[in-house]
Amino acid sequence: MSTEQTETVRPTATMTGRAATRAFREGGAHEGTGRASAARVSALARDVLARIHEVIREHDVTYPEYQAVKQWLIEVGEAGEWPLFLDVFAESVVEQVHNARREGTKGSILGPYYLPGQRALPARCTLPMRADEPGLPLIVEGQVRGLDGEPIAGAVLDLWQADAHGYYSGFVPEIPDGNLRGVITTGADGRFEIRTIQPAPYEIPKDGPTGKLLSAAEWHAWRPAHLHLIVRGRGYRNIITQLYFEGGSWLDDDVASATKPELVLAPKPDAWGVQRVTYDFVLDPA
Ligand code: MBD
Ligand code: FE
Repeated sequence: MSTEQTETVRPTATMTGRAATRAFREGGAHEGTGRASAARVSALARDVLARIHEVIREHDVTYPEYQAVKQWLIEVGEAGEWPLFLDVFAESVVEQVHNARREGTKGSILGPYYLPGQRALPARCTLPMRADEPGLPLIVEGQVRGLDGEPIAGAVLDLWQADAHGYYSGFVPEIPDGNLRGVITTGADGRFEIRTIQPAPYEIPKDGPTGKLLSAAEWHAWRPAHLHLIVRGRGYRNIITQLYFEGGSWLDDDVASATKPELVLAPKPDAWGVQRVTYDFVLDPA
């Protein structure tokens, strides 16, 4: 490592990227990969290519630049970073289109770090964590309801988050599998009370091709601290969303453009000095 390096850069990109690519291939929150008609493929491919041609003309793209782009695209694939790159730079718009007509809780992007099949937990629970888990304790409580205010009995919250250093279990070797992940089932009243710790903002790994693009363009690599959730109820539309923290860094400058004002929590210390917040989820009918 060079001596002018002022901070330690953890070599995480390739490990994280490969694990994210594997997680995507094994399937997760969205139903498979769509099969489009020839007409749809033709229309989308034609328009994507036409826009690339436009950029080449507009910016007088040179052969060295064209070759550099080709090299970079090869590296993104080799590092397994397509899930990371696409979820950071494109998914927010797919989410907006997908959820345009939803009336209940706002959605946000799934991102590359969801893992299905995590530990089943009761409505009042503590997320699996290490004995010495760093971070400020946090309690999130609330209720899952339908649009008319009816409690959704047995609603399920699939929750995952980064730790207090911004790392996700299952994607870095130091964290035990299943850490800060869980599948919570509410009671008949749709209520839940989840103990966890406050996550840290997430920084895209600097040592991979996505990080290289960010530094070459002098863009920052940060997402604000967030909790990921998929909330499900029988007879209701699933919501994939994220919750953020008031006053947190990068809230107004998320590299993934995935924040929404309705999704910002403002935890306050309770009688025991523990940060506590109420957030109710409202599901649209299926
Ligand atoms: C994350 O933690 C995340 O949620 C997204 C969408 C992209 C990269 C890292
Ligand atoms: Fe995330």
